[in-house]
Amino acid sequence: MPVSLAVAKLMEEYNRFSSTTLNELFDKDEKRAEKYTIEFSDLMYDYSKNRFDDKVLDALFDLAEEHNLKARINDMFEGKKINVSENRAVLHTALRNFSGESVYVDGKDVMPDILRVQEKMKVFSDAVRSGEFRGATGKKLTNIVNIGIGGSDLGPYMVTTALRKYWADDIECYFISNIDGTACAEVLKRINPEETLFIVASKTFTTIETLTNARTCREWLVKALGEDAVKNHFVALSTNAKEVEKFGIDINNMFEFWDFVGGRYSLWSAIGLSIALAVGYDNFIELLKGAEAMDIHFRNAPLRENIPVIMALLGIWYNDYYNLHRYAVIPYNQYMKFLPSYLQQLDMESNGKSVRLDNKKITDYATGPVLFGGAGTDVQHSFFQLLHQGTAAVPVDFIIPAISQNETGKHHLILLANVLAQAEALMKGKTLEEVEAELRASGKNEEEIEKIKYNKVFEGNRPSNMFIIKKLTPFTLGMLIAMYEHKVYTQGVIWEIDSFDQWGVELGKQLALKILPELESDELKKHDGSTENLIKRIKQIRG
Ligand code: G6Q
Repeated sequence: MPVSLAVAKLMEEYNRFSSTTLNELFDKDEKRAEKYTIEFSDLMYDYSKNRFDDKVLDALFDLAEEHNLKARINDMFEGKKINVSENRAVLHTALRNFSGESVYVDGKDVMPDILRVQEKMKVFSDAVRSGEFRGATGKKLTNIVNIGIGGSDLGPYMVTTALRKYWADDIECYFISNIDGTACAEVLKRINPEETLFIVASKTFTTIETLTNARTCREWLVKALGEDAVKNHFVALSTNAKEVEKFGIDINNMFEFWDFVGGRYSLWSAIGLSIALAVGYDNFIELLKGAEAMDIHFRNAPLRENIPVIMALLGIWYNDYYNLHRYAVIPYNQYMKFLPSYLQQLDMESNGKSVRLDNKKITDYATGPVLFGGAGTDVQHSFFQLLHQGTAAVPVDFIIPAISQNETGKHHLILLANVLAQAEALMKGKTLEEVEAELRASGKNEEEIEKIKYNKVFEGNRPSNMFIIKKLTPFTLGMLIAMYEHKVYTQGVIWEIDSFDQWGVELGKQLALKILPELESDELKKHDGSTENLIKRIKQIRG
């Protein structure tokens, strides 16, 4: 976001507006909530509790226009190579394109291949779920173990957990990602090999964690059931047929996807096979249809009514003008407890960049914020203290279904009351006068009041978005995930970065490959003093 007319205008707006509080904005305009709420399908987005007025919004939309946002959105949907540093198209949207229209990359329509793999996923997931496809000893495959990491793990893990209510009764899903042997050991001790389907999910099929875990699981299975059982118990999800074959998985048992699907955008592809197995293919398609609905909205809605665009612009407003480089996402829903970890990768791996598309180093503005979160109400009892009384605000997204899938007694009403109360408390705060009056009313004397009163003040004016979905379904979940994907892309466009590469994960991998042989032998190469010392000490401790 280099200095430009819109940026200069936003600076002016910041100087004019930044001392205005949310309470003042609501006092001035009793229609504010209505005015800044968008209803779309089963989703309601209330962004009224954010620090802006119409003039700020105008300047933010000018910023979007200045970056040709509409055209850049079309570039993505049309298969242009917007992943510049890897020279790739970015077409996770094609995976959920049910319009019947073609999508081209390098002059080739990608839709026939996508539909072919979807059909293969349908046939296979139906066969496993019905028991038509069985294990080597004739048992039904009811333990689904996804072996993958990063984008090949977080999406399916988050979605299967979120859609737990839709799982077939006899199915259990497990996810092995960490190279820590504990991840494998703890799953393998719980499952029966005769009833287990291993899904090796790796776009490149070269990722050391995934291949090491897959080899361990393969050895375990072969030991129990023999080499011949592999074809009934192992499938691969990958773009790399050669490596899949080398590993010993029959190509007929491979579900492919393509370079235009980025790892953290891949749950909609074959990488979603564990989802289809857990919740059934029709529900997997519902998830994709929810995402498609959000795609259509993102592509066609005017910028001023466009949910991901508004979220993105407000995020930029906080990040680059208020200097709030942090952001929390709090689903008030137990099933969605892994959504923040999933979004953490989506947001931070996509926009945690400091080189622009034109290869210039970014020195004068901030890109992606730190994203964290957890499920409410649990996190109210952990980090909410900092949200309410820390030295600076943290913009928050609250997400809650209006209707629970488990309406038990008063649970859901209490949950709803809490999410509304937290957003209200963050915004309204509590003044010193209110605190003093409250303490007096409770019978405290002046000396006692003086001692405690400042600790009880809530500054307020802390912004939040509120997302209310009717109910958590595959469709609404698909909508929500796609909404965040598009928010991230919009911010990347404005920050002028490549949101689809991830070079920042490479250096650590290279160094680990150098250190590994040093841990295995007496060899010690040149490192910094600290690393050398740590290697020596670890070797001593391990004997
Ligand atoms: C995501 C990243 C990364 C990737 C993993 C796993 O966008 O590219 O998280 O998904 O490194 O890679 P493989 O699927 O190739 O094993």
